[in-house]
Amino acid sequence: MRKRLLCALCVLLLVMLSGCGREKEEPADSKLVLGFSQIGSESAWRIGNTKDIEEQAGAYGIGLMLENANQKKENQIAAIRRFIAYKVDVIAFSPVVEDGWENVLKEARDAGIPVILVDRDISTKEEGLTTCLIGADFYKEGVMAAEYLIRKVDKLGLTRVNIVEITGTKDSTPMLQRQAGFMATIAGDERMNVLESVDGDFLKSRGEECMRYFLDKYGDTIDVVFSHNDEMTIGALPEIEKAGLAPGKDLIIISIDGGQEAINVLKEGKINCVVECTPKLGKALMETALRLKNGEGVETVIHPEEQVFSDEMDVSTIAPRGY
Ligand code: GYE
Repeated sequence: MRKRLLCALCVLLLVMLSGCGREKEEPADSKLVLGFSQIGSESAWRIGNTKDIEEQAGAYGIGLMLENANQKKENQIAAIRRFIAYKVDVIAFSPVVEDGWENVLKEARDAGIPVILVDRDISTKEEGLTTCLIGADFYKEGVMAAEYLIRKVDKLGLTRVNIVEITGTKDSTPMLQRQAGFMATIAGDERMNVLESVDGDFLKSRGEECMRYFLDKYGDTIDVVFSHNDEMTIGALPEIEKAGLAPGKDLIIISIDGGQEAINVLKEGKINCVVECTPKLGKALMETALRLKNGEGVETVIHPEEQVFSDEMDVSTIAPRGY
């Protein structure tokens, strides 16, 4: 009888121990907590990016603390400080501009929290304050936009074209790099004449204002509009039409992002070329965050593959974009 009782106790103990073992492998608090400071909601790209990050966090079982900074650097710095105070496992953020992050990133480093840059880059004196950049190769996007323009100008046999540029947020990585890639590619081509570049802040309303300004100043001498994102392009188009000009025909229109709205306008023939910039960075972000939590090494730069949509192709075959 005592033997049987002892046996039953042993079995009970084993069951309890194996239960404990499982608990040890997957304690309730093992869920990775990621603090992410998003720039704002200025474009379809940004909204698609936020949605993708939320969905991927859910798919990977990662606890996401998401804060929207409404385009303000101060709000992003405050959000990063809250993530540090909360002791999240990993911090990620999309810096609105490149400068001004050194202090807060040192605070994250002192707290032992790794930081991932999403979408945009930073410029700091001290190296190594962040672990990884997951975002598009904006320089290449500028190059692809200019290469399209060169092919188009060849095809139309034009000897000189006047270009206006509506740029993204001043001192942001996509603004700096898209401009640099575009300008470097047309440099030396004597047909290309840049009239002026104006800051459109990636906003539709600013795209409209910039285009009005350009049309008032240069009238119908403008041949090309190079706009750093779809929102500004979509804002600019009605202004061109109001001036009695046909976008896509009288003016060559080049945009970047490749959201559904711009692709629809490309299909209507009012935009000539859209360089893709994918907002779907969530999967790479979650995988990188998990690697960091596990103490594994990560790639320092992750660029997604991107393509060009233009009137050189059968635009009816473009699959739904999802943003
Ligand atoms: O092109 C624009 C957005 O940083 C790539 O920001 C991003 C840019 C994108 O607001 O639409």
